Amino acid sequence: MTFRLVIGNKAYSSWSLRPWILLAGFHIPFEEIVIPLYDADTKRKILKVSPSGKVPALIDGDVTVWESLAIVEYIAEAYPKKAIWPKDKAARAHARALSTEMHAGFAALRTLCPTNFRRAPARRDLTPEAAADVARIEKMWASARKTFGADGPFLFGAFSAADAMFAPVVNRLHIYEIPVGRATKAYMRAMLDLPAYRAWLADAALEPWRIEAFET
Ligand SMILES: N[C@@H](CCC(=O)N[C@@H](CS)C(=O)NCC(=O)O)C(=O)O
Repeated sequence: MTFRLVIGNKAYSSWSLRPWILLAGFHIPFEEIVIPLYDADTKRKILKVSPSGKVPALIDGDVTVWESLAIVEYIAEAYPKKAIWPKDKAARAHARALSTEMHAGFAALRTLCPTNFRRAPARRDLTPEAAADVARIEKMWASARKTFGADGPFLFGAFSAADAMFAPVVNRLHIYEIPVGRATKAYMRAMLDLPAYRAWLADAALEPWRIEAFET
């Protein structure tokens, strides 16, 4: 049975991008269901499919999984032959640690630089807290690339779940023109050129919905 992935607007929903780009990046067939966010009946619609009242949610027959990281794990278990997490045990542990840190953290950067996949790049100055987030992100990316990334341009060489978790962060650094080092720029380039990433942006550009609060 084909997965069904319930997501929010592609223009604004960073959490939705994570499982979406994982499925698209690994060429796993799925049907997407978009629920426009922050409309009067958004909550009611989401609650029909996701008990947390948030997107994304993955539906696989009788199974519903919510929370982006849990969805990523479910996809990895459903496709054990694909290297959704790196095959090497140490690399896999490192990838999971990075992904969990992303899932739980970087609130200052997320608040200062809201997701908007249609935003034309323009510089935003960082608060000290957001600058600390960026410094940590650059450090964790550099460490993964140096230790495990020799076989390709992504964090663990080939595109993996860890990259899916950081795809919206790459977008933030890009559209808010955050100053970063050469190694970070090279990793960002790999993501910005990924066909699945570009497909998401193209879809976002065509969406009819506009939420003023996210159009700063
Ligand atoms: N921790 C959740 C976060 C999900 C989340 O915050 N989703 C937002 C969209 S990006 C949402 O559903 N917002 C709608 C709402 O809160 O009413 C995850 O990892 O999936």
